[in-house]
Amino acid sequence: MDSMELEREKGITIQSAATFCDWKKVEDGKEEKYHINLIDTPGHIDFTIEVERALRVLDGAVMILCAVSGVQSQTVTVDRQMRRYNVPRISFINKMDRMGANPWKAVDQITQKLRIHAAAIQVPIGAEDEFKGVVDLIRMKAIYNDGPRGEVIRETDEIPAPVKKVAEERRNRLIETLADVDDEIAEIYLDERVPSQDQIKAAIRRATISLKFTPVMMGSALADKSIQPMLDAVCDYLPNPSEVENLALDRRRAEAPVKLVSYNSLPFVGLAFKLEESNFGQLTYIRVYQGSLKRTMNVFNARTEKKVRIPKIVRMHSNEMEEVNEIGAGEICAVFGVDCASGDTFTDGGLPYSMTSMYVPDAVISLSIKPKSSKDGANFSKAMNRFQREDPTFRVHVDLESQQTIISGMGELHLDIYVERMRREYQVEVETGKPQVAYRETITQQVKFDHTLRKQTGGAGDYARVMGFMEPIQPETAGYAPSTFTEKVVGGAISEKWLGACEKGFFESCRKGPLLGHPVLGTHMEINDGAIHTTDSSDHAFNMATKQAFRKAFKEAKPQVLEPLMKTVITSPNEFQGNVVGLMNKRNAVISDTEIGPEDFTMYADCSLNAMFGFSSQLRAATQGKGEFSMEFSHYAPTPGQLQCVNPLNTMKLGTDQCTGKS
Ligand SMILES: Nc1nc2c(ncn2[C@@H]2O[C@H](COP(=O)(O)OP(=O)(O)OP(=O)(O)O)[C@@H](O)[C@H]2O)c(=O)[nH]1
Ligand SMILES: [Mg+2]
Repeated sequence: MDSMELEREKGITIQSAATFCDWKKVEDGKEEKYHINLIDTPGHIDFTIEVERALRVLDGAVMILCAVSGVQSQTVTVDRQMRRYNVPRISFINKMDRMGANPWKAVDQITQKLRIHAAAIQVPIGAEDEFKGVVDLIRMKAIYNDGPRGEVIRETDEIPAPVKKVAEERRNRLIETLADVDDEIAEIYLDERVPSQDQIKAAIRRATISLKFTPVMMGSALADKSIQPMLDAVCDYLPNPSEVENLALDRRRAEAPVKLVSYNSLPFVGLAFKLEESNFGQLTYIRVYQGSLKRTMNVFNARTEKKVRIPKIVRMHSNEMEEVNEIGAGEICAVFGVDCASGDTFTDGGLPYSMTSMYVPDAVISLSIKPKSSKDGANFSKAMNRFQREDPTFRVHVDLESQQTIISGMGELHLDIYVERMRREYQVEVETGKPQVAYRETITQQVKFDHTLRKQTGGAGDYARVMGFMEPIQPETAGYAPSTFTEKVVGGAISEKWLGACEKGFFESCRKGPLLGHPVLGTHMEINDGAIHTTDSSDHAFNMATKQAFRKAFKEAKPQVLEPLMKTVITSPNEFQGNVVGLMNKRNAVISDTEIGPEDFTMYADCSLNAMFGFSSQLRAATQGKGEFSMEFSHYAPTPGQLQCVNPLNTMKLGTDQCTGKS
């Protein structure tokens, strides 16, 4: 599915890709055909938005784990995203052919680290390079793959002797775990009866769909082993679209939730979840939730309230497309020639529905960028526009002071990939500055203010007086809250119509903090008194007065610069543990846990993003290229002393450069 040249070269998935396939499930000699709409997502945290939007529209997921590493930090992130959108999952432990493969460790980790009941429904026959196949614990049959690509399935009742005991133990374990999450099995279990195959399968399905349980399978994608049973399990245990509760909001009834029903005959409702620029224009991926989408049909965009005609519908097969005339409820397709934003809802025009949008994380890193040659300006802007439209976590702005173009995103790799794509797809060579951390600003003390704006420049003047206080909102464990504003003006000292301008002034000020020009978090402002002038007061005057009061009060309230702290997970062979601890100590990381396995260790640490620049090459050097790490934003925390620009009243004079350590 990885069709981009860069993906193949680097061996990683960067963009999610959709495909459509039919799967014939044969059971007891009966053949059943299933349509599967599949999206493959990247695993790397820098491309997390691709996972986010796929999970927003999928009804079920296959969570793939490595038989050697088990639950990795990326797995934990993806787990959180699956929970956000209530996506049921089956689990597949891949790489059973690898040295050190241990599916039981992975099953335990799913239960312990992801806190979801899990039990294997298969046990392996052989392991590592002796991995031959699996035993299906429900039917107690051994399954082998024959043929050059393992496409011929051979099933037998003969379970190899060394596996028999494990299979029986694990079958009991499966039933016990199901008894914890399913009433029917619990009853059978308490009566000391043995559930039938159908009862077990039905219970797995119920418990999986109700998000209480995940069945675990195992195999090797590389060795073409035990993949077919996983596809059968997709059909058996993941919900079909009609079994998933998908909700829309009714805008005519105060956004009351309404259930969408996956019938073709109902009015159409769909969600545009991903945009992609192609050679033939903008391609918009749509999940059809209700009704069907037909070529030449007119649909309404719920956000812009504009009507658009659908000129062309395609089914995606990775980067190839197949033109179709109609797409039914529950399916995923792409359409051409529809101008919209990612996350827009489309309806047939008769329903006032919109669907909730997806979660877009904040950027943590930014860098300045410009084309090396000025003749590339046009292509440069074209690329920037396109990348921004496609990826809501990639942001571009021009810094007013330095006039530099600044791009920001989820990590070094994320921005590197766009710089590289600019070169390959747009033939633009660019120069980039040093990556900068996305700082935030906050205050630590309550401060009262009483500020009067008075300007007399001949003709009408400006007058506004605002009084109140600013105070910190105490950070919670999840970090600093967004800033808030309240007004408690009594007796009409400032009339209602100008309070709105005050509020606006406050939020505009929060966008660019007085210390370094970064957004302000965890700061509350209350305006509780003031004064007006009969002719000179205006929206503009109150807006300005609030902004001035904000700046003054902010500086007096012991402000602080905040920096992103990253949850960092490092794995490397045990012999390099000392080197890695040394690397992390140099960065003042707080090591929270270290797990030592037979060959590799995994270290969990919190570390400031600022200290992690260039870490990948140093880790490589310290571990002979064998160490791996991943990093994910955790929360904001005050930066250490030297970055704090201690005297707040002087900070305005210090340039941004001195405060951020940029040379
Ligand atoms: N030994 C072994 N290696 C495998 C197996 N499956 C995949 N690999 C290897 O693992 C590497 C990564 O495989 P991908 O399929 O790109 O993994 P992915 O999860 O899609 O990675 P991202 O999309 O970048 O997150 C490749 O070098 C594969 O050859 C397997 O069953 N056994
Ligand atoms: Mg991939």
